[in-house]
Amino acid sequence: MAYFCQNVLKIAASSIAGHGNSARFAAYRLSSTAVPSYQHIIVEKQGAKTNVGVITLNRPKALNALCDALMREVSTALDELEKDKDVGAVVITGSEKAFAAGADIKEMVSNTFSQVYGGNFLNHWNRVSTCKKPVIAAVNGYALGGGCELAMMCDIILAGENAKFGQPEIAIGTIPGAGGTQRLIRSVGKSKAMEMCLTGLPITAQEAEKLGLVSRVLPPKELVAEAIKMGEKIASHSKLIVAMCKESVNQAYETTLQEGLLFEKRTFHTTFATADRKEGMTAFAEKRPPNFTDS
Ligand code: DAK
Repeated sequence: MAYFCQNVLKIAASSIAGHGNSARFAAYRLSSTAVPSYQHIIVEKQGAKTNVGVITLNRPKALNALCDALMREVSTALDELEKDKDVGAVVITGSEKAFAAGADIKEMVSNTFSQVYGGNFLNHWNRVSTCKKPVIAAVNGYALGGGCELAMMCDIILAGENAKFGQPEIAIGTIPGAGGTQRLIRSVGKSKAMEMCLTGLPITAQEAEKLGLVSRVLPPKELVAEAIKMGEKIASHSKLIVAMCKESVNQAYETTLQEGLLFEKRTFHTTFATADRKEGMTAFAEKRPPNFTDS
């Protein structure tokens, strides 16, 4: 909470400019004196219980191209939201025109092999996929190259009807470098992943939904509000059990079926060591809502 408490917070209970969210979402926007302060992103806590962290990528003139400084800010924001005991889920979004048009090409143009290899170029991008709390990508407009990869690092992708997902790196003489060739194949299959990576051509939100890359397609203006609503639903459960569930689902990426099933079973057993499992089942039997304590 320190990063919110130390600062003067603007509490806007009415609609949030630019997001199209309904009045019931209170926005806690970091003031300009916030520590840490952000130049390329906006960080808010939203939802009726202000328990959903929202990171808005905010480099509109560059279609949210993911420069190094922006991705470092995303990492810092995730560190803070992960530490915040109130926050039960995080939404990452951009503008209606662009979620993100990729890594910043102008920043990369002069790099040499020894700089990128020797300097672990863009290594910190991985932070999104290591977040313990569920992360929802709310994608309107372009999600290209690193933008598509950033969305795929999230746990759930919701897309606006205008979204376009693509890996166009081949057209600028390189290949995806943050999971495009690996994560894409796992959600859309080899043939479509090859087609996207080798032609560089994007797919629409509707195709992405059909292929299983995104879980739902929504009108662009409703997208962020719906993502926050989903975040609120997730945040209403035990944060401890949610983290265990997320970890178990993610195991499916890493292991054989037998190993994954064993991991799931052991994690299920582990829930019986928590107060929240006891509370959840007791509340069901007593026909009352559960009061989770995240313990
Ligand atoms: N980088 C820098 N600037 C960009 C940009 C980008 N990726 N995308 C757009 N912009 C800038 C444009 O240069 C332009 O700036 P000004 O000329 O006004 O100064 C402004 O945004 C508006 O763009 P356009 O004028 O081009 O707008 P249009 O509507 O005509 O076209 C577009 C929109 C998205 C189709 C087009 O901008 C475009 O093709 N953009 C590039 C898309 C792309 O190739 N993306 C892939 C980049 S490579 C790694 C991690 C990540 C990566 C690699 C490694 N590691 C962890 C190792 C990722 C690599 C990439 O993403």
